[in-house]
Amino acid sequence: MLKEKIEEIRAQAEAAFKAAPSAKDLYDAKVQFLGKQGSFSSIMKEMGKLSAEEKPAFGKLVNEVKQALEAVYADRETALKGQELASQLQAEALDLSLPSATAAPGARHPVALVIEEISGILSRLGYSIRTGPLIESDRYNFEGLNFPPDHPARDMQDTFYIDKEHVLRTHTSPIQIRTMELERPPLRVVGVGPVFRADSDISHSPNFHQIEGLCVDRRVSMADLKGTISFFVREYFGKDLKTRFRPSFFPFTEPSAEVDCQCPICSGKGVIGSQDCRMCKASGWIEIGGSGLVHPNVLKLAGVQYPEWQGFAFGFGIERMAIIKYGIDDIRLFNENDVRFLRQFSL
Ligand code: 2NM
Repeated sequence: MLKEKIEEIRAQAEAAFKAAPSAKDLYDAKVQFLGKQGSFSSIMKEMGKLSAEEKPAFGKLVNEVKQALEAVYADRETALKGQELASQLQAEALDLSLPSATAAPGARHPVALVIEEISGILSRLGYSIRTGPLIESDRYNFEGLNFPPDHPARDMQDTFYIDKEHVLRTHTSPIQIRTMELERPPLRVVGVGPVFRADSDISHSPNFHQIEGLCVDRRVSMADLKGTISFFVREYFGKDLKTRFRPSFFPFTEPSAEVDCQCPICSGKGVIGSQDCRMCKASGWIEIGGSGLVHPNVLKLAGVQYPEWQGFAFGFGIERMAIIKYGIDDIRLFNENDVRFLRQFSL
């Protein structure tokens, strides 16, 4: 009678253990059947009813059944733990706690940075920043700028021709001519962008960038020009560098001047420690651009009333301004897109 009851509990416990869907359920089943208040303990209490002869055999049976159930329990526990680990690994196959692969950041090109910086300085002096077409007519690129018909810059050797009347602009001055044609003075405009010249050697690229300023007002003089450029040089290089003019010639300005400033690399000293400065070839001065008072022919051709209105203008090469400021020694670096080069100028 008691023996049958034990077999019944054994069957129930075995079924419950084998069917337990989780470690928690398995544990609850163990408590239910094998725990202190469990089915087995209740049976043991009934052992008292048995005779002295029956007791040893019954005790042996109880121990065997308990051991067998412990074994079923252990098997099931191992199987469930394995399953749980497998599903945990499956769920965590995508580990969101891992650090992300770092995206390599790019960097602004020094030409873009210099354009932004120079435009910023001239904006603060009241200049508005303009662009224009890269393909220009002879009228805007040469004729309107007082270039005589036989000027060497008009030669096929120096200028990229699209057809008889059109060229890739050789400077940004056509932007200024277009502005004077369309707008009434007083004017303060900056033309900026790529320009093209049939010129290619170790220090010249066929395409480079320029930035030019034009001021048209009732009375302008070389003093206004010098004041503007002196201010600009100190702002751009962030140093108290002197500026000087050397007489020069351009078809579109009269008088014309080359603009030099004290070398920002050696601060005008010509030497760095005991070494000659390589940027300014130990002279302490470096050429940064050209300038002048706008030629009366240029103003008149663009419809500006001279001498009521007068103008001064100046221009810089962007790559050259980057080379001088940052001490770059090879123009090929500008077009190599080597991020190690590019990363040196920003961030
Ligand atoms: C330079 C040097 C001197 C210049 C002149 C003009 C214009 F259109 F008003 F005539 N724009 N830019 C100029 C004058 C540019 O760059 C070396």
